[in-house]
Amino acid sequence: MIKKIDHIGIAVKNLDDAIKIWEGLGLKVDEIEEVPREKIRAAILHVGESRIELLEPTDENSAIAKFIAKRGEGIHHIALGVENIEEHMRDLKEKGYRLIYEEPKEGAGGARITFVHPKSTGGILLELCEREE
Ligand code: CMX
Repeated sequence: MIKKIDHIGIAVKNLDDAIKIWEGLGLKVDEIEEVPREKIRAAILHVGESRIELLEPTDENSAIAKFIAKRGEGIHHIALGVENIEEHMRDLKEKGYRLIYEEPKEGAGGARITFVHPKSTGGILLELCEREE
């Protein structure tokens, strides 16, 4: 049911600066996308089967802006690629995990996503992500 680590989301203040760092590390930006509902601009860098997503806030009230204000830049979430997100959400809910979106929403790259609250996972914000490959 869980296929892979779909991506790691990294909170950055400035996308251009972060891209320079990551391209210097040897990765390549495949696309840049704005996701207005999440109030972010994302740079997607493919790494084998997974991706790094650099996430820059486009609004001071976004989750990413609040994260940076409180904890600084760095790893914001880990996303698990799942086959049937609704089934997985039902299963986690039954087991008592706290889901942030009760219904899947659209994330970067047209994926269907929800999040599991870090208070349920020992301090890691976890995303569930279903995408057509
Ligand atoms: N990882 C780990 N812990 C986190 C966290 C993160 N990314 N973000 C917040 N926390 C911690 C806070 O530090 C706080 O801990 P303490 O109580 O020990 O201080 C705790 O979680 C709860 O914080 P909160 O005040 O209840 O909630 P926040 O306003 O900080 O919001 C969260 C946290 C996870 C509910 C919110 O960020 C959220 O709804 N996230 C889902 C949406 C999202 O992250 N969108 C951006 C990415 C979109 C994308 O990639 O497409």
